[in-house]
Amino acid sequence: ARMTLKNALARGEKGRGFWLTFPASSVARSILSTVKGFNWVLIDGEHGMIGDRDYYELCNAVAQYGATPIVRIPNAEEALVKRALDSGAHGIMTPMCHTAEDARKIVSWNKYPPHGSRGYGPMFCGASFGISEGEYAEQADDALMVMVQIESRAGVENVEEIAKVEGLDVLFIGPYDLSKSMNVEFGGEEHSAAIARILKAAHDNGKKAAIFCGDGKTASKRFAQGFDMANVTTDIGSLVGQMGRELADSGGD
Ligand code: 3PY
Repeated sequence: ARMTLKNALARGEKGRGFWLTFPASSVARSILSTVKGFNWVLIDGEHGMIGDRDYYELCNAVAQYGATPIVRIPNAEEALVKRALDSGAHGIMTPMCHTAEDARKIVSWNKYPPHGSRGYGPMFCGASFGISEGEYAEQADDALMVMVQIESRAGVENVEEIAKVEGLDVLFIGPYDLSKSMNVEFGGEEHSAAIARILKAAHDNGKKAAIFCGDGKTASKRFAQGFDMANVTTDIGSLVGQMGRELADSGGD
């Protein structure tokens, strides 16, 4: 199966993506066909305006342009992982991973037996890879990416144990939730130290480290710091930001 992001990260290349929050494949297609160079897209079923009925169309649209579609599910539940994987997601991001036990469960939900507990029903999964149902079933456990978000005080305190969990590919930092959960200033000393600790734990254990970024300059700094993967913007953030700048340029306020 095609593994754009997984292969790129394995070669030491950076994962540059964007957050998709609109339930519209037209938006994903227009961005990916015009702005080349994104190798993944986060389809946000947690905070985006996206539900599980949208996953199939969005995953297939993203994959068609050679980017890896990752679905963020709303919560750490087995049924939600199953719905997203069965739509043809190439990876799942599960929010709020607090302990190694959480991480082991999440990995198990993402893998077929004997590696995990994923139920069998891959009728719609092969399409986004351009392969048959049977080929998908054989390749899925290796090809799919398992990502968990570290975004709580407990998650940071347990991160060295979480990072040891086999089958996990990426530790993905949610910096906003992290600052809220820790009750520390965003970008302040404790926040920065927690982020550095997660990055180190990931790399010490052969895992990739990723972080949410609101803009390209922030992403560039995170790549320089050693992060493997970051989104460089969100669709809604770019739209609102650019519209505000255009209004200002017109002389309005
Ligand atoms: C966070 O920063 O908390 C995120 O999960 C990004 O959406």
